[in-house]
Amino acid sequence: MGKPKQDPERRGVSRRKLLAGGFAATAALPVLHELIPHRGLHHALDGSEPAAAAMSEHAGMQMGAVSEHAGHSSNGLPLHAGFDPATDVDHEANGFNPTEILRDFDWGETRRLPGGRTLREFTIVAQDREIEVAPGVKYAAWTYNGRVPGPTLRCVEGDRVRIRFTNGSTHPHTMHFHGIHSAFMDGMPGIGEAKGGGQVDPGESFDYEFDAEPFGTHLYHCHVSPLAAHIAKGLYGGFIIDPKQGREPADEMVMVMNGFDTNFDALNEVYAVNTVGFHFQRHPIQVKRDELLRIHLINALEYDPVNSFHVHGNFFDYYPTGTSLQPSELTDIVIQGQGQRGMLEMRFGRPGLYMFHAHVTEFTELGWTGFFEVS
Ligand SMILES: [Cu+2]
Repeated sequence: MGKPKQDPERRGVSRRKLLAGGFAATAALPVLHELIPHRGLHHALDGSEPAAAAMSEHAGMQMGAVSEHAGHSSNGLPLHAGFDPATDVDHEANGFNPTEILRDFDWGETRRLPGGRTLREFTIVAQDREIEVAPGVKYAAWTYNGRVPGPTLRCVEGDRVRIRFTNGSTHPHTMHFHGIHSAFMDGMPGIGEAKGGGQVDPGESFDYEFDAEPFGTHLYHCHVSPLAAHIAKGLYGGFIIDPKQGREPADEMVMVMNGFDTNFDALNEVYAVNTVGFHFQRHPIQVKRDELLRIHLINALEYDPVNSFHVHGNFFDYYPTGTSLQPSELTDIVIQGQGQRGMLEMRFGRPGLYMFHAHVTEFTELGWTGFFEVS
């Protein structure tokens, strides 16, 4: 019956040991200490002093610095945010910045079809690319258009959508869209090869074409097997279909929750929103007081069955999958399984720093955390 259960404690140790050798000294441990009492932390690892000792040794001075707990860093953030704010990934080398990805929507090129409908065309190229997912932690990613997550494709309900996909990488890939379309356009290997679809081999191209429906917050991803690996390597992105009647104007952003298995053990070592661990702790998201904030939240995480989003000091209206104009719930936390997504709407009535993070604590410790800065 099923796979043998993994020992969660062993799992934690292995991941944290890797982190200790990687970026934990500058990032993960301070947050860990914020969330778990110090003694509890070490027991939480595996109950053994050697593990704790190993961590302290790797973390070096950071452990001492963190235990102070009080005060502020030079960029004004609370010190438990933790690390040298000057430590960052090389966004230029990455070719993308998680902050810019938030509000970067690709509306494609449009033209009118006979009868008045809009044809919206997008161009996507799969490319292999090394990216830095946390300071000093490199990852050999597979990307759509050189970035992880891929472009957030956006259209309006009823548009005719055409995505010109070229596989410029060294492995076969596809684009599988969540939405309503024919089997032939589904990006499934084995379906449609005779017409040039299905699996798209290196150097080949295919045009996906369908009507945009239903409106909502969706996603696309590669569907070549081994599926978990193709997705985990970075082949996913947001796909947003606006309702015909539109929505109330808002500061809109897309948050793709993801993770990276940097040592190929089918466990993630880094967790994030828009790829870079701790990015939004180093660079809080700037929002305006009383302005409507609309977040398209997408869970692209592999190897972990659930992810979550929690905001401090506020509540939000939640629209599951974004497919209704009425929210289902007013809450401060939402859980999403793999591939699940939804829309959040909220306003911050008071200025200040408001944390948001996965309420799966381990993910927070490994990068999935940040702040809204309300001005
Ligand atoms: Cu693929």
